[in-house]
Amino acid sequence: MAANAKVAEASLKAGAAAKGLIYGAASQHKILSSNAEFARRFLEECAILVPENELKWEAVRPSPDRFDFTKGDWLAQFARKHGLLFRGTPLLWYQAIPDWFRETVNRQNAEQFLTNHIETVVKHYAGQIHSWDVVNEGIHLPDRQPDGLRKTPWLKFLGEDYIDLAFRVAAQADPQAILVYNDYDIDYDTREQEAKRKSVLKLLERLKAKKTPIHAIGLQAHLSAAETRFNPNKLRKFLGDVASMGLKVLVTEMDVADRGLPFDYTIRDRRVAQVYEEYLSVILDEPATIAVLTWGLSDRYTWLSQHRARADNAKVRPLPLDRDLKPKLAWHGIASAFESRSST
Ligand code: 9MR
Repeated sequence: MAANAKVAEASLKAGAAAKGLIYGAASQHKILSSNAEFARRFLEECAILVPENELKWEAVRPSPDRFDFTKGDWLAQFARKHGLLFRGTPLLWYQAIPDWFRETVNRQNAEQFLTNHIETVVKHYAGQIHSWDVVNEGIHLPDRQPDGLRKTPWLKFLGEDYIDLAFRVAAQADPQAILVYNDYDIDYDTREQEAKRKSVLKLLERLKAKKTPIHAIGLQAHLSAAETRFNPNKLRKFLGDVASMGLKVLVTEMDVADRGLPFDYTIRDRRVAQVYEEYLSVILDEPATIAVLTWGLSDRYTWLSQHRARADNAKVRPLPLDRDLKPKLAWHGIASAFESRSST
């Protein structure tokens, strides 16, 4: 007991490792290469590095016939040098697509573009990647497509089989990487999210029936501290259904937006920490869960500053460390969820 508590106090990565889990975070080339203090804290807390943007099409495909891995390689080397695992995300996503894509990719060449992209990128990092998000955000019910699939260029040009194809090409290019289907808004007990969970499960079932080489589901877990419609049993059931298909579970992009909470940051921090702990306790109850990743480490660097800015203009506080890289209650909420996981 006391020994465990000590481990959890040391760092999030140690607390996670004590329960057979991996903890890490997303960051960026421009941050890790320019802020040495942040890089040092990153290495203290994290066992895996997730490139926040550097492996997206927009970053690696300056033109249809050129790949640019400069920043991705810098991050991969940073990870290697410091003994961190390294993640890949995303191979196919409807966002962060370069401008040339729209006028270049069509029904005739779509399969060639998809195959060539995945082969090139996955082979480039083969052997260095813990897990790849192969298809990101492939379900979007408001698009009203069959099976709830998102209307993406790939769906339009290749039909639903683009998903199976993407996983097969990735598996061939790096047989060691864990291949993940990643999505958001599958956390809460709302009608929309319940329907999305159903669609995701059906997609996973179809893929398993086709023997698609898929190994895990990624729950992005962009949560909101003001949202109270959380039902542990529904989430547990969903995770159990996923696990019963032989799939692992990763939390891939967790953060807890504090928009809608009071200005007083002690109140905000308490609620954000509570959400981390409540949510992760449910996720970690599932033996198939292997990793917890936050979308950033410090409140200094988070997409939520722009995308979930607060009406009172107070700085957002969604991550485990504050802007001065000190652990907040959220850090302790995560550590305590790790600590309460029953050892498997
Ligand atoms: O945090 C990322 C931000 O810096 C980028 O501008 C944005 C567009 O590429 O993507 C953000 O990360 C997204 C992730 O790649 C996929 N899930 C949602 C994340 C937040 O938008």
